[in-house]
Amino acid sequence: MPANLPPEAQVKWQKVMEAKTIEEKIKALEEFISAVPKHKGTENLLYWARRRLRELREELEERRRRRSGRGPSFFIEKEGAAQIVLLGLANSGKSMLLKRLTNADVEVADYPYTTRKPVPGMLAFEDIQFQLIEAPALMPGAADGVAWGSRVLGLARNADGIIIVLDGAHRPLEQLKIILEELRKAHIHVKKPRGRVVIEKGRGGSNIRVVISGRLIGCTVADIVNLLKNYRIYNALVKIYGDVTIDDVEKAIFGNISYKPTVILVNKVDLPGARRAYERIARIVPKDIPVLPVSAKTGEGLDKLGKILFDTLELIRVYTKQPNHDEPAKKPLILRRGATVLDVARSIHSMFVENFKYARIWGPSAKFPGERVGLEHEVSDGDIVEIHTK
Ligand SMILES: Nc1nc2c(ncn2[C@@H]2O[C@H](COP(=O)(O)OP(=O)(O)OP(=O)(O)O)[C@@H](O)[C@H]2O)c(=O)[nH]1
Ligand SMILES: [Mg+2]
Repeated sequence: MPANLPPEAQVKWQKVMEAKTIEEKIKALEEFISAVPKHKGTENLLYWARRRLRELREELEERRRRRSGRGPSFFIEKEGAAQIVLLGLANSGKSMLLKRLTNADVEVADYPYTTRKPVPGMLAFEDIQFQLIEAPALMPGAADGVAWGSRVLGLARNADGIIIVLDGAHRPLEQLKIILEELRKAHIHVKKPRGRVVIEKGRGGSNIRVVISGRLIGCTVADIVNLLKNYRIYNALVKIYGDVTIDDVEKAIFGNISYKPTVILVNKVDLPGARRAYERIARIVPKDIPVLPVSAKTGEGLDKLGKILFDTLELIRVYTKQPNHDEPAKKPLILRRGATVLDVARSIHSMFVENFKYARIWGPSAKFPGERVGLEHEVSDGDIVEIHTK
């Protein structure tokens, strides 16, 4: 149920949206929370606001740590097509996997908690690369702040996807339960939501425009417009994919629905019993989470990982081409499935959006080579896009 905020809270919300620095955001959010009346209708809102506040405080703490040089920083700059965190209990083989899959120089050892700070490495897949990060081991209680637990979960929250690493020879199902429980407590979702909402502020052409590629459940476009106005958003493009409720739209306003596409690796399948354990786990886990039997020791199963990550993260590659050039750019733009020519134009430079005339498309999404399309045209993996400006 959307909250009908009193004017005082609406003004405070305006401040939250205008806040620039983390400190300002924290202060504005604290004031907003205390201005919101506590009742059934504001439950969701308060829940999301408090969660956002907690995340911001963690982020601030992390920054301070980085500046002061107190202990290792867990923050790693994103590189490549996507950042994916390897999560697992101690000794599950995260380091050995990272070493096998990437160029990373990391210590592998048969005692627990060998890796004490995040270690990155790049995994090549066709013409792109994924950044894999080994996180220090998770442990029960991580989400409640045991050891470095909340920082490891923060790393996962900041990433684009998760690889859960299980030691297949050592009760992997129990490991999986522990990891899923910690993720659940940290409000990180590994199961794909039924729908997705994208809110692009300032892109509604001085209105609220709702574009529906999926369907609205139990609400109308007018409800969405009202909700946004409640939050003082008057100009936005709202995109609806899949099945979406008004609650989903409200969560999207806060921009912090942390669904992380997830892949499970049952490692050490070269050891006795691990394959049987893999089969059991693969039967239980929901279909949208791929489960792979692998061995970091022999390399078995690892050649499939790049493609599986690409598909699970729902990425697409688009190659831009300048008018009058024969060849498109070698390096693709990385976008998400459902992206349009507008997203392509925006990833190059906002100038291409402002001065957009039309685009020409070659490849899977084109009806014929060189088809002329507008900003709303949905692109596909492998498309070549040429943008013409005024
Ligand atoms: N047989 C076998 N042993 C493996 C495999 N992967 C890792 N190991 C062994 O498992 C132990 C732990 O491996 P690491 O890669 O250090 O594990 P980790 O998950 O990084 O451990 P921490 O950093 O301490 O959390 C080492 O003795 C590895 O040799 C595998 O696929 N098969
Ligand atoms: Mg390690």
